[in-house]
Amino acid sequence: MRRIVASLSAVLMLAAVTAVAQEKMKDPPKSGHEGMAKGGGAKSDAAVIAKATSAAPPDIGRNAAVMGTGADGKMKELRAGTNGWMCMLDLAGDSMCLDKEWQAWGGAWMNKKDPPKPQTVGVAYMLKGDKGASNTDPYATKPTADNQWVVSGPHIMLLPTDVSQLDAYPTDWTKGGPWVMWKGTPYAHIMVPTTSMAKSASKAPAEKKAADKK
Ligand SMILES: [Cu+2]
Repeated sequence: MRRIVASLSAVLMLAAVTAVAQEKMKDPPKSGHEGMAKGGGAKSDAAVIAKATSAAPPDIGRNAAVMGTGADGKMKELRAGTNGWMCMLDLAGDSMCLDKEWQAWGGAWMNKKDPPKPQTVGVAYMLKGDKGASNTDPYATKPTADNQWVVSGPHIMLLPTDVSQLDAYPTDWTKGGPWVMWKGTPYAHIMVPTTSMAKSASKAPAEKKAADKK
């Protein structure tokens, strides 16, 4: 997600990210992935920082800004960063670390607006995995009969600079390789598992089910 681009210095940019994130979080929609940091709301700032930054490799996490939720429910910066990355917990308490392109994407997603076209390929880390998301509905908060709920293990997420770049990948997450989540929506992105999906994936996509049945 979980967000905003600028050509300023990293520090100024992060300040802007924080300001925009705070502005945008005043009226967050009621959905799972984007409701930042509620899952960490009961924790101390230090605990949230430790958990959120664990989503990325240590060299990135240690210098990343960390966003959390203040007592008033609004987003606030728990720790300033120096490397352009921002880490946070989503509503489910899952950890993620986002580059600038993903920060912009997340701001749009939270507000159900079209994200800006990425200037470079966006990279986000979720090396602790997640508690699950629909592969088709960006705003689903729980499994339904047909929303292709998938629980992912550790993964990296990529934002293409052009949607046509998604065409090289399947939407089927059960094969163990990269796949496209939320294809056909403005929030489509590439999920890249970094460990086996065998145990973490739920049912195969509906169109695959009949063929795979044995
Ligand atoms: Cu993810």
